[in-house]
Amino acid sequence: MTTSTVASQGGAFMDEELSSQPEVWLRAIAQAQQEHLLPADGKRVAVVGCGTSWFMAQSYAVARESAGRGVTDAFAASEAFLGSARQYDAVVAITRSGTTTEVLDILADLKGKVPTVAVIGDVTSPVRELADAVVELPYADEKSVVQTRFATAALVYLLTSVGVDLDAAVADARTALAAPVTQAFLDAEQFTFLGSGWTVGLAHEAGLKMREAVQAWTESYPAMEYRHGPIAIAAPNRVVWVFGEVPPGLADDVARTGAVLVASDEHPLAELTRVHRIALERARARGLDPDAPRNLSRSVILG
Ligand code: F1P
Repeated sequence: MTTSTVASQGGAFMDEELSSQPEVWLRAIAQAQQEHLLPADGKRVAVVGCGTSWFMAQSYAVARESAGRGVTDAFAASEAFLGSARQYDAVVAITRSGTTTEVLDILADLKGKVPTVAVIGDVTSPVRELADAVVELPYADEKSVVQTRFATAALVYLLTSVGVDLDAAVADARTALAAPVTQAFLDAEQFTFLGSGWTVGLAHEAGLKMREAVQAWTESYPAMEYRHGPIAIAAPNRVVWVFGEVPPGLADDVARTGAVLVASDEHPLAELTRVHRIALERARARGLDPDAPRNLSRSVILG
């Protein structure tokens, strides 16, 4: 029996939300081209978030600094080093809900000391009062606990703001989302996601997505770190998925393990939408509802 024979139809919100990504990205691109809310070029910037939003912060930080727009560091909001020694000129916070405790704590601490910008989905959230500027993406907000389009729309907005052209991402995502999920991906025992540069954050996000939606065992690393130990996990019926460039020799090294290597010329953001679809279908095949996953809530609000 394959896992798909016990399919259920949970995840209706996730389905609708992940499918809308190309259209939502076009809105985010247009908005980013009109607004100038983010720190100016040359400013030293820290970017913070939790969970998915932290991984988007990582991707934006690498892209901004790589584009020559200024020193940019990403932190999990709970582990952020934002003291005066680091001399940040501004802090950008990413949060769909606008209620995540660690993010709100940072914004409250910095109020009146360091300029802050929040990138948010829920425009009624308390974060609007705490941040000095707010990028509002209400059309990307979601009902599913498992984030897809808010995260990618926020990143699309942020990448556009540093001059990254995302036309190819939109076109490739349309193709990726129209493609059926192959049975091998539904049945695979384990996934490891790899990335380099700005796609390291995407790799971590892909791994988190499958943990959240599918309760699956996943791992994620910078691609060049993979052979420093994690490749011990590779085996037949396990997948090694590379976002962006495949480092020299890696394909041969993975082939020797019997694992399946996935790499493509598609835009890495489109590849992430493909993982979203696979996560949804794997969840359904296991009778899980990723709109309301086990042990998770839309936002972590600490007492
Ligand atoms: C951040 C987050 C999500 C995660 C979970 C708990 O939320 O960590 O990434 O999936 O639902 O909250 P937010 O600050 O972006 O609203």
